[in-house]
Amino acid sequence: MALQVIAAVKAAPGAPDILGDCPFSHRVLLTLEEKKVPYELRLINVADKPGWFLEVNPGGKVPVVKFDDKWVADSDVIVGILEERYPEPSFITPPEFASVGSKIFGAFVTFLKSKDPNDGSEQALLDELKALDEHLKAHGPYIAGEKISAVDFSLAPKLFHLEVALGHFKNWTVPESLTHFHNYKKLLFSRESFEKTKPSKEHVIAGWAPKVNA
Ligand SMILES: N[C@@H](CCC(=O)N[C@@H](CS)C(=O)NCC(=O)O)C(=O)O
Repeated sequence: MALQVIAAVKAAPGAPDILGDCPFSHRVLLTLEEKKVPYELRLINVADKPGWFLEVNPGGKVPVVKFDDKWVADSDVIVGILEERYPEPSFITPPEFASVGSKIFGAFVTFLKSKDPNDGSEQALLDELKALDEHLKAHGPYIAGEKISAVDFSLAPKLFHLEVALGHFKNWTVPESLTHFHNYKKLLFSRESFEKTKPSKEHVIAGWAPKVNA
C-alpha cells in the first residue's frame, strides 16, 4: 500500500478554502512537489484552528505533515524526513552552503516593521542581499551551484514575501544592480512547483498588514 502523506498548511487570511501565505508551509509543499510525492492537502485557518489539528499538533503551528500514523511539525524536520523517505531526486544541500541567505528573512521582517528610516534596518537587509548576490556570482545559479537544493526551496517563499510585502508597504524594490540575485529569483519563481504552490500577492499583503500596522 502506498504511504499516505497529508500536508496541513496555512489557509489564506480570511479565506479558509484558499492556499495561504506561510513561507514554511510553502517550503514543504515545494519539496513534496519537486520530489513528486503524492499528498493530500489540508488548509488550516490559523485564526480559528480546528480541534483535530490542535490535538495532533499541540504547538499549533503550521506546517504539520502526517507520515503513516504520525503527525510531524516544523518544516526543518519535515523536509529532513522527506529527504530520508524519498531520497530521489536528492535535494540535500552541501553543509558549506546550508546557511547561505539564512539571515535575509529576519532582516526583511525588521525592515518591514520599522517605522524609523534611520534605524539601519534597510542597510542591514541590503547587506544580506548583497552577500547573497556575491555568493551567487561565485557559485550560482543556485546556492549550491547548478543543482537546485533544499536551501533554495527554503529561501524562495521568503524572497516572494520580501518582494510582495516591501513593494506594497514601503514601495521598495531590490536594487537592479544585484543581477545575480534577480536571475536567481526568476529561476525560482518560474518553476512549475512554485507556480502551483505560491500564495496570491493579496493574501501575502493581508497576512503582513496587522504586523506592519501594529
Ligand atoms: N519553525 C516553524 C515555524 C512555523 C510557523 O511559524 N508557522 C506560522 C505560520 S507561517 C504559524 O503557524 N503561525 C500560527 C500560530 O503561531 O498560531 C517551521 O519551520 O515550520
